[in-house]
Amino acid sequence: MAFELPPLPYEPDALEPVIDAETMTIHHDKHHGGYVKKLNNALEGTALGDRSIEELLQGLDGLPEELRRPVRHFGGGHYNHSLFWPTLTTPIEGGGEPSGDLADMFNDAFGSFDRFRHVFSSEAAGLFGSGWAWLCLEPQGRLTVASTQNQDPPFLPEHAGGLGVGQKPILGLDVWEHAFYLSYRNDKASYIDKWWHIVNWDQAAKNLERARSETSVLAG
Ligand code: MN3
Repeated sequence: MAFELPPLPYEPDALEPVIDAETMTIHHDKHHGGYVKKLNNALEGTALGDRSIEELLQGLDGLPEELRRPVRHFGGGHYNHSLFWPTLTTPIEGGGEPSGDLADMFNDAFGSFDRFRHVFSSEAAGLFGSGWAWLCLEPQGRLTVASTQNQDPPFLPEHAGGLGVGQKPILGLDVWEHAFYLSYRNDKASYIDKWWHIVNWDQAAKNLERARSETSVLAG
């Protein structure tokens, strides 16, 4: 079974004016599509095709040497973007503040939702080069903010660029230039600022539930 590019869960223009339709189309079809294609090419002819994307990435150390780099880069890209698309929604539906468990957990871990937002935005803005900012559920059950370089997902082993295999991502923000450059040019801070208006907190709450109860945060 080869990996497949999941369709966008909305029309490419659904996130306007925060993210323009052309950016979404190129980002999804060409960038994410390219990662899936290259991942499948790398795995072709191996006996690894029945592993989930998380299993492949968490088991990076046990893979044949020549597969580690493509699985990390393209498999990481596939995982991160599969998580990313559903956490975005229209500016009418999205944004605001979460309620329920997430709200309580933000208060516990950061003092307040506003404080969390500040910490997350600073982490994303401070990332040098290409990468992702993350909200993760730690193995101890607390929320934490971190970032990774390139397409490293947060649950890669630490020595491989991740935060440790027990980390489960709830929310990720793509801060590669391809995610914002057409509309925002070099103004990464504005992209991050506007992104808060399209965060799908219902999806984040679902991801939290999955992170607590299942191995995979990705919908089946
Ligand atoms: Mn991207």
